[in-house]
Amino acid sequence: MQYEGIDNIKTEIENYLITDAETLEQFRIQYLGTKNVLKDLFTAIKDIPNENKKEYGQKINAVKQLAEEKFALLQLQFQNNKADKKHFVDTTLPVAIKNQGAKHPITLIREELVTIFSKIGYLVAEGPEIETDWYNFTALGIPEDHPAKDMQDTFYIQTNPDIVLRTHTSNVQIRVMENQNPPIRIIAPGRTYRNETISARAHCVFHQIELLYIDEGVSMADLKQTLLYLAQELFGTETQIRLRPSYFPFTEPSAELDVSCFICGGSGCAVCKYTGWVEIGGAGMVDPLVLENCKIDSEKYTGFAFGMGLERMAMLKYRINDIRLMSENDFRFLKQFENS
Ligand code: FA5
Repeated sequence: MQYEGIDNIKTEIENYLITDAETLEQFRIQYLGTKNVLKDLFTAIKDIPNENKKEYGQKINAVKQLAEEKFALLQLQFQNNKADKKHFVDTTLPVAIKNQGAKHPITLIREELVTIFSKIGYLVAEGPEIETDWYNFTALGIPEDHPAKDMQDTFYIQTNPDIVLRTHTSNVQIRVMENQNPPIRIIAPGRTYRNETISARAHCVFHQIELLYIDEGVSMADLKQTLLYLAQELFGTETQIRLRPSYFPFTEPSAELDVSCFICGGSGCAVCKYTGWVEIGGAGMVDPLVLENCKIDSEKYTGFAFGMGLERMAMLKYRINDIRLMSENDFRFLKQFENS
């Protein structure tokens, strides 16, 4: 009860509008004068149980100090502003926050994924968006003229065909493996670029997140368990996963990761196109040739990698039907994520 009284007086003091000498004097009398409103609260200390006395006393003292500070500051400002009383500005008033910003859905998804993986020991890694052919392609088992290059339409820098805008975050795998000895456990979120026609589902600028785990004895079972952990953390403990055989030049074997549809629970709906499953990324065991390209002994170490698109994930999670909304900065769209 008394605690509420203190909080109310604190809010009153913070919001007390002082515009001239008269209101400043009223403020002084009310909160610092001989019969000020805090006195009753000080008197009430005797009724407070012993174990709470200290906390209670500290609270009232803090409020008293707030009143003293506000008074001293305004007195000073008021003296300085005497010549211009009409334009006196009370700088102690709390700011009314209007149109406060909200986190972008891509940021929300990225933060969620980083939290999920930091709980099991993954560290965040980064790599450049302007990359050499070696890190984006060759070291990942995609040499010059390899048909796999057609899988990802690439933006090249006109004056130097060796430099590309990275087409995926897999370049970070190479940069980390070149510089770190196993065990390696990283998560690498970042922006990626592809020379693709923009549509409701595809963009030429989008985000991916890469996962890499290299150690002795890492197996496909570890990959599957990690992906199950990811799916259940993201969409709930009922979620199931399945791995479909696929092809990536840098993993062998490779797989696409599907999760049981978190909208219909697997019975079939428009989001999963009535299949009960939704695809969320690509994965596989790191190809031994990629390890050797990074001077990691492929006889001793094995590992897995996983990559997924953040826009597609945000579209699924927040039921966004057009990827373009995420880069248009329309305030009406962004506002919807204020409480996410
Ligand atoms: C890759 O980029 C691989 N590097 C992923 C990988 C990593 C596989 C590690 C194995 C091991 P893919 O081209 O399928 O794979 O792209 C991965 C995801 O990026 C897609 O599932 C999709 O979510 C997203 N993506 C790809 N192209 C676009 C695009 N144009 N617009 C938006 N998202 C896209």
